Amino acid sequence: MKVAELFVKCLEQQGVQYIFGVPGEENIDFLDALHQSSIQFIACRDETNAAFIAGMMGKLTGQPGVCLSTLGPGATNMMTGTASAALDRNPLIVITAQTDVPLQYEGTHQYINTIEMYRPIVKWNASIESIPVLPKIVADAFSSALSSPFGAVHLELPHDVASKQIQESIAALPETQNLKRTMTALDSAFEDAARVIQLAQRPLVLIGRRASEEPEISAAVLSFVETLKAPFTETYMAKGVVSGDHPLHLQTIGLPEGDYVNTAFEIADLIIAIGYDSIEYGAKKWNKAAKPIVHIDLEVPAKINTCYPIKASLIGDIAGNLQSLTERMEQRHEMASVYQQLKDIITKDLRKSEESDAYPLVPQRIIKEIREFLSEDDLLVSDVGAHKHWIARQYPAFQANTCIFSNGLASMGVGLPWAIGAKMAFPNKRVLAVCGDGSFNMSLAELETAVRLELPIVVMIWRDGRYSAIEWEQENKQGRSMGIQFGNPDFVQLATAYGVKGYKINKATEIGEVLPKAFSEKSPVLIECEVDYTENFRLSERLGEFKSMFLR
Ligand SMILES: Cc1ncc(C[n+]2csc(CCOP(=O)(O)OP(=O)(O)O)c2C)c(N)n1
Ligand SMILES: [Mg+2]
Repeated sequence: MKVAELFVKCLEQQGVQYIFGVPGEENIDFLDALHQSSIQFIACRDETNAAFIAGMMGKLTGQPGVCLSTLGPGATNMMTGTASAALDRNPLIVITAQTDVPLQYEGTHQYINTIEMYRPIVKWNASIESIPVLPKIVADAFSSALSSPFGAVHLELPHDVASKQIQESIAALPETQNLKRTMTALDSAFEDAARVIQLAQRPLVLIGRRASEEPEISAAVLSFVETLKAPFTETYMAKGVVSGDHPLHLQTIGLPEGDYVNTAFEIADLIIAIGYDSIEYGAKKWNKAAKPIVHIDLEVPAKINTCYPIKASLIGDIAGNLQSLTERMEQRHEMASVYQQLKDIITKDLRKSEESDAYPLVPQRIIKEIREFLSEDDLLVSDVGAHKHWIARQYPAFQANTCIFSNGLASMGVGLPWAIGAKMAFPNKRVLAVCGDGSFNMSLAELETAVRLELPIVVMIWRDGRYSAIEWEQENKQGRSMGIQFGNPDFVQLATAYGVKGYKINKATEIGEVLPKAFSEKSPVLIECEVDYTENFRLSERLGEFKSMFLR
């Protein structure tokens, strides 16, 4: 047996079903070993997209996704997707090939020290040179990717090691582990937290990304906010942990310039942060006034932050701790009136322009049409740009992880690969990716992968010929813009060239007609939708006026 075969057996034992990647001369033994394996290799068109796809499968299945590249250029290519898994907290195993061990010292063709290159972005990495520990290294890699926070682990398999013949007898595989999080906070911690909360008159709940990781947390947060009648807001990646149409819901938080919901933090006398992960939206942005915090999470925060002053904390199993805390709370009867006033303003603004028939289309109308079409548990995947902020703002999610964002790395180009990963994880759910025209162009080659896999995903491209999110920032901060315009192909023709259907939306009412047609196809579909981003500046204007009014 070759070492590469042993490696593949170890991956099978971890339950791996797919590996996404691009072949190279140095990983041919690994690929050859897949012939006898139950694992399916899926050739992608770019390594970073392979890592994006695998990362999304990792997120949605709870089992680390696996991606593969060759050495040198394949390994450098795969880094952005790996960084996304690291910062978007998706469990991922990254396997790169390497030149023969003795040649590494000579600086030969395509040799880059990938272990050093990947080290800052992965949780842990190792080059496989000692064969007897290989099974343990693979088992550790999976365990590490799934330890909190989820992230990427990198394994390097040099060419000469992969092709080495070994005795079957050393191929003893370690048992897989079944680790459960059950840590409960101390009684004294509950007493402290309960006392701090009971004294607060205007508590505000901030739901963070980590709360989306376990379904039990949703029910626990719901009963907590209902007992306290505390308004809540959530970060982009926590959308849907508690339904966006709940009467206590204010608005998703994270628009860089500060949206209406940021005012809630100025009103609050206590913030209860549940599963908050600073990677998304640093406390400096929402708590400049350093309001006291009750921290409820799996972890002690790794860094001290003066804008995150913890007055009480419950560390460990989030759902269990929240339930016990809720039992100690007195039932309150209504949300503080100042929050109700704010909620009314928010609701009015969110509904604004939803019915607009204008062409090009306003973001609010497009999103309203999408929400009306998709079911509660269908998946909307956002790419990165102004469209992402509009989706976060306007699209109510009713369940966790049904509206998916990259808000850690926030790399453009995730939309299409993530939609592929999401559809593979949930073949029975409808998956719609909304991409900016800039973002889509960064990963469009993967359309062929989706065609080859016969994945009926729908990709809606918001066309404006601009890197609009950056233009928005430039105009707001500098009063002019630079470097934001580009040309586009005809997306309907592009779809045709890939052998799939393409639609162009010519008026607002067509979205509702095109979506059902698009989702009745058996292969991917592109929808081109021209968008009017002057709405960005209108929103900024309204927010500016609101601030000076409400906080006077
Ligand atoms: C890989 C990468 N490069 C650059 C950026 C910076 N950036 C963030 S949003 C954005 C513009 C996105 O343009 P588009 O996809 O057309 O979306 P729009 O803002 O127009 O909706 C840019 C350049 C980024 N986040 N990721
Ligand atoms: Mg654009």
